[in-house]
Order: sequence, then structure tokens, then C-alpha cells
Amino acid sequence: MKSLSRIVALTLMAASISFAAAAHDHSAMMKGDAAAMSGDDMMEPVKAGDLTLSGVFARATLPGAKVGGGYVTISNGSKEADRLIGGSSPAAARVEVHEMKMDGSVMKMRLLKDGLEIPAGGTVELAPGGTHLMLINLAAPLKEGDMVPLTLEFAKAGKVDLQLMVGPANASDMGH
Ligand SMILES: [Cu+2]
Repeated sequence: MKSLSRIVALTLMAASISFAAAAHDHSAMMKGDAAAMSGDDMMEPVKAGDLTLSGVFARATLPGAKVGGGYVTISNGSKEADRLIGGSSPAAARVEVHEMKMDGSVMKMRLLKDGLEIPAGGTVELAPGGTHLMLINLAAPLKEGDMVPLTLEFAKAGKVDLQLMVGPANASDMGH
């Protein structure tokens, strides 16, 4: 699995430029998003009950950065909604679910205290410029090519173990 991940990682680096073309239209803050990855083909999707998690990645952080962003696409094959209520990682003191909201003309991020609903039969994408996982008080910078263990917790599906693949940093990455 480890060597497979490496191969996938290398392939992804080569493919990240073309992914960027399909990336979302981000706010001005997120410009220079050539390093963004859109999530497909990064690792085998992980199934947990009725949920399928795919496209799990983080961005490399600059030296001294205390926070990092994590991204994942979650599909719910159930007839009932589930809810992402939190997460944890040995790489950070806490993992929070954040959303982006316009405050006047400024995009700000905000903790989703009640978690994030994954609608019945729906797919929710946590992506740069939008809802994301925030790794807070990083133990060490996230380095491109690293795999970072991450556990997400859902109200119904319970705990799901993932590996965040660390992709390139973005010079205009978000900060708190
Ligand atoms: Cu955040």
C-alpha cells in the first residue's frame, strides 16, 4: 500500500497541472491555484458503511505555519443523511471542519460547530476555497509527498481512517 501510494503520488504531481484546469472558480484569495488538486485518482476510495471517501489530500505548509488544510470528497449511498462531526490526526493538535463565508468583501473561514451534513444519496466535496478540514497546531510542517494519517468521525458511519496525501503548497494559501 505504501509503495502504491508513492506511485500514485508521483503520478499525481505530474497530473496536477491538468487537474487545475478543472478546479473550481476560487475567490481572489485563492488565486494562483495551479497547485490545487481536484481529488480523483489520488488513492483508492475508502468505504465506510454507506459512505465512500475519495480524493483525500492536504497542501504542503510553509515553515512555521500552524495550520494546514485537508480536503476530501464524501459520497453517501444511504437513504439517510449522515454528518461529519469531527476528526483527529497525529500531525495536529486538533482537526476542525470549516466553511468559507463572505464577510463583506472578505472571505473568512468559520468552524462548523454542528458538523457538516452529508445528504442522503449526495456527495459533498471539501475543496480549496470552500469547506475544508483544518489541521490546527501542526506538530511539524506538512511536506509535499508525505502521507498524513487522519481519522474522520461521522454521526452514523463512525470513525474512518484515511491517509492525507500532501500535495504542493499554494503560495496564496489560507491562514487564520
Ligand atoms: Cu480553516
